[in-house]
Amino acid sequence: MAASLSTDIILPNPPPDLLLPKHAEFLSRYGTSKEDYEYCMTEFLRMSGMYWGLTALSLMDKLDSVPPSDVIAFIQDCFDETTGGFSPAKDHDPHVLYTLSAVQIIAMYDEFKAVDCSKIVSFIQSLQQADGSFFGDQYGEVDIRFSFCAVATLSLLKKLDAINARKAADFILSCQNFDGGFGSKPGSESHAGLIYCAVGTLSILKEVDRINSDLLGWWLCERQLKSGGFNGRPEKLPDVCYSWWVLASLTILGRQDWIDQKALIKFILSCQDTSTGGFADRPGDVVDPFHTLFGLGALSLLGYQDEKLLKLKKINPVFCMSQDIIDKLEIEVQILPGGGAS
Ligand code: GRG
Repeated sequence: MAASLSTDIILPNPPPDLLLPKHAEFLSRYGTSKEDYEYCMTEFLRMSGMYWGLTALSLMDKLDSVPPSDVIAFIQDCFDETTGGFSPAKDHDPHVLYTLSAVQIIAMYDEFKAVDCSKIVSFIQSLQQADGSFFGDQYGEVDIRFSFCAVATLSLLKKLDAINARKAADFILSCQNFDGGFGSKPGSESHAGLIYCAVGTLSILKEVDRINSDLLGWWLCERQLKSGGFNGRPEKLPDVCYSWWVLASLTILGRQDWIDQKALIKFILSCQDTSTGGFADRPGDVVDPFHTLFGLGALSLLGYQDEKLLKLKKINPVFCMSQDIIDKLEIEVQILPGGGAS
């Protein structure tokens, strides 16, 4: 007899209200006791962890709950003067993933003078390959994620002219599959997280109109399950982070209304921990800053408000940062005009 596969979940009914004060408390407390098991075990991605937590706080206008001088001192500690890249934590290796997170934090605090930004530009420039792709670091792995990080970093630094932008876009397009999705490199399996990287890179480069958006839009819509949540690829369980990767991609493609938004909101609200604050991947699981940012980010994209004291600020679908920061930097991305299902 064939084994039965479980690829969806049943939600609690009704879902809780949006508990923004609890989420702000959860995030500002996170990492204050340095001996916590989870905190210690996530050192290898600390810089991105800081970006997730600080961005979520900034969406609730609570950035002031963390001392800015501590944040900037951490950023400076992780800057590698030799390569111009950032590491996730002191004494780790620099990588383009953490370089984007560091520059996003620098932009959030308007602290571009905190490090030598011309060195960051040289670091990114050194990672581009002849086919337009990017290495993540000196070890030579290629991934569409690294293209997004490289291009987004340069855009925040206003230095997109430092790379061959047309070739960067050509490489992204070479990763599109017959099903409309994108994989990590040419011929690799389509995945919602990698699609976000592809669509986001093309949006910054203003080349989104080079892709088959209808085909990709359908693949993305098919990620929505009966529970209302999205998975990242067929036959997988829903996870609140895909609310962001899928919805942000659909938003850039002008196809946000191709999904059942009410059902998605219900799923996201169900992933909150009503006693500790924070969001988990699925209802009842352990919460963390990663899922908290992407749960709140998706609610912000949907314009969801359910709260009198705190409100969610508008988020930029490409940079996953508060829109007011992107406006202040006068960065414009390409968002396709909305339209009905075709
Ligand atoms: C600024 C928001 C922002 C992002 C920076 C690093 C990055 C750019 C985006 C990451 C995109 C992402 C989530 C890629 C997923 C890669 C992947 C193949 C994951 C597969 O993980 P599994 O197998 O997950 O654990 P599923 O859900 O497929 O089972």
